[in-house]
Amino acid sequence: MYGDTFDILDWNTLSGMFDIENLPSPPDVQYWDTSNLYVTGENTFVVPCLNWDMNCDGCTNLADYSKLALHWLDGPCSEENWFCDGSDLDKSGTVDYGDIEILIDHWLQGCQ
Ligand SMILES: [Ca+2]
Ligand SMILES: [Ca+2]
Repeated sequence: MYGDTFDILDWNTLSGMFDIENLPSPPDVQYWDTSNLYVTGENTFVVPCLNWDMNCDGCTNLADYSKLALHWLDGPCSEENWFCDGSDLDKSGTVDYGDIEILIDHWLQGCQ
């Protein structure tokens, strides 16, 4: 699940490395972050923050809608204001129906 970290190794003295790291392939854009495997012995399951997942929790739901509603009809949205704090999903310059459509198209995506 999103952000889960698995502590798979513990050691007193670390030497050597695995020849092969064989992890289950996650779907879509998700991936395993193995950068801490030889530091803390942990692998983390990562889901990149997609632009319609405005609070980056891996799920498109009411929390994201609330953020969009907070900025409803705000504009002009641009790179200078991070497209109205990420609420102008289609980068049209205004937080409007086009952004709601994107949110609806991805509604409950990633939610368990
Ligand atoms: Ca979210
Ligand atoms: Ca827009």
